[in-house]
Amino acid sequence: MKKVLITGGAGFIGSNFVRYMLNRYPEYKIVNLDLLTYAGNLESLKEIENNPNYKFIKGDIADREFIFKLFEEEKFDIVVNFAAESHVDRSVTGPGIFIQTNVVGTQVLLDASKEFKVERYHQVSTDEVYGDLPLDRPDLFFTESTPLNPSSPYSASKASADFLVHAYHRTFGLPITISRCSNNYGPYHFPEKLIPLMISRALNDESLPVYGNGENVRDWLHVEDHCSAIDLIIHKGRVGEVYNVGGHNERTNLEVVKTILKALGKPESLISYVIDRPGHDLRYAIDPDKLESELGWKAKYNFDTGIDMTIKWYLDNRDWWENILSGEYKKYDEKYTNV
Ligand code: NAD
Ligand code: TDX
Repeated sequence: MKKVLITGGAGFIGSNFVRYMLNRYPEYKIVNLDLLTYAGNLESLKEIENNPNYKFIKGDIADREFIFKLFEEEKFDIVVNFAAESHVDRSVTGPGIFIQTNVVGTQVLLDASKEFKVERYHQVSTDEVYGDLPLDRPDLFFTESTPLNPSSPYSASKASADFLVHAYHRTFGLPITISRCSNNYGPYHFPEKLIPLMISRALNDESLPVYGNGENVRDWLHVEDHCSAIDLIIHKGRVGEVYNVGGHNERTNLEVVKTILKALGKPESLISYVIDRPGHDLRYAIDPDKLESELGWKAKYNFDTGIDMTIKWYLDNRDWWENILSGEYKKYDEKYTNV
């Protein structure tokens, strides 16, 4: 039996990870701590909210007093930190909250993990900490030893958090691991990010805003494959180590958008080229060799099957994303937290 704290468990990847862990480890206790910002949505966890091994707590990872009290009461064995401000575009218009949550929040969790001697602190990081790769060098990939060179306030805040996590290992001997994953997609992805935004807008016959010329490349991984990687790393990964997570599924943004339009039977005339994102990273591409060879991880889905499943999920779960677009989802959060 282990007690696992999952922060940010009402977000996209966190909610998938909560479900994954409850299914895979029926003897574990899972505590989901989430501030329920605009990105937090308890409707994503409706089907497991009454599971006796699951508990939701509303709170801020950067609230030191609250976090220390929580750690004292709950005595967590494992902490997995997903909680973050995660959208690059929002970090361009308002960087402050990214520093507060992603950097200060991580430091508070590290202090509490040290004080209450957790057996593993896992930081969910991102490939964006490495910066970007040129478009004309398909032979280049991010490895764990690629120097950190973040471009956006978002990725700079995630890189800062990674440095802190390393420092707490080196200085205080905190048993940490870090995973750096490429772009995720799948169920419960908030419709501000490329794939769910394009699916929801195409279904409503709205224009699809492609930044710049659409030639930027992202390396897509199904969220379930990210969950299985984190599971392996927290149970079998070597303390102090970083593991890159990715499945070699590089696509240009335009390819992704055209795939979605084709699957939905919508015309390419919906594509609208708009002004580029400032500092827009050109290409991300992960070398997952360490995770595969050391821990035996393998991605289950390739992009072609994963994107079809995902599009079907958005068609079958219109209520979920329409409630977000209308703002209705926040009423569900309020109802739940007031109980
Ligand atoms: P998300 O924005 O969907 O979810 C973030 C969650 O954190 C939300 O539920 C939000 O309410 C919560 N949160 C925000 N501030 C908080 C605070 N101060 N205290 C407690 N909870 C707070 O993000 P996501 O896409 O699920 O990403 C989760 C993590 O994975 C992030 O750390 C992100 O950097 C990392 N990551 C994401 C991707 C991706 O493609 N989405 C890829 C690699 C890594
Ligand atoms: O409307 C859009 N049009 C567009 O062309 C949006 C929202 C995005 N894009 C482009 C920008 C990127 O090249 O699509 C690509 C993907 O954009 P996002 O979905 O915003 O993801 P990205 O910036 O790549 O970051 C994501 O992956 C790494 C997550 O949001 C991060 O949290 C994660 O760390």
